[in-house]
Amino acid sequence: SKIVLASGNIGKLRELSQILGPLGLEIIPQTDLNVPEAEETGLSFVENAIIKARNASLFTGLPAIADDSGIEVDALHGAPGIYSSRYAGPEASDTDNIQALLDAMKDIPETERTARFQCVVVFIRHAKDPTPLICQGDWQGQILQLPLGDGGFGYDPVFWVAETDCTAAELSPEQKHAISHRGKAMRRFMEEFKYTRHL
Ligand code: ITT
Repeated sequence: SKIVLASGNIGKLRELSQILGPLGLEIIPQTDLNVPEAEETGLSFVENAIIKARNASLFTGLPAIADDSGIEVDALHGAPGIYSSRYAGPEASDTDNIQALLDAMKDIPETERTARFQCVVVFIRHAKDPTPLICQGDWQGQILQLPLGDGGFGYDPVFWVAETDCTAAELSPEQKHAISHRGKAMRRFMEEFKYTRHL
């Protein structure tokens, strides 16, 4: 059965499709169905994920999966958080956002650069689904002073992972999925999805 993947972020779409592969569903990126981008007016990852899933489902008539995610920096009291994709402005590139983050943290010492990625995944069967399936995952790390590595997307080049002794951008996709916020949220999702009604 078909499910629309409610994201316009290429890095995210690639990771979500890889992780969802084993479920054997027909996953269609919303960009292939000309779904207009939803306005993310929520104040939480959960609200924004629901807004995006509902928008894609309303437009296509298909069940939808959305991912709302971001990075929380302790020294910045949780910023950029839900604003991670637009930290340097509405049309900001990943490079612009990384630069804005490094600028905001230029006086923060190494021991106080703790951060975590957050990911919320939402599945709805239709636009008026009263029981969305909602799963969450996080990933602890530290913000480096300079970018390292060219894998992944977003803030990966400045996200230092102690357990692997490298940045998220230096991990293979498989290594990243095994420990990332998105990997955790998606594994929880796939476990719950088995027991849920799909239509
Ligand atoms: P969609 O809403 O279309 O899915 P988006 O990029 O606007 O795309 P979000 O609002 O959820 O999505 O913003 C997520 C941002 O958080 C993303 O643009 C990255 O900057 C950052 N981010 C999320 N997951 C990440 C990851 O695994 N690695 C690096 N950065 C990540």
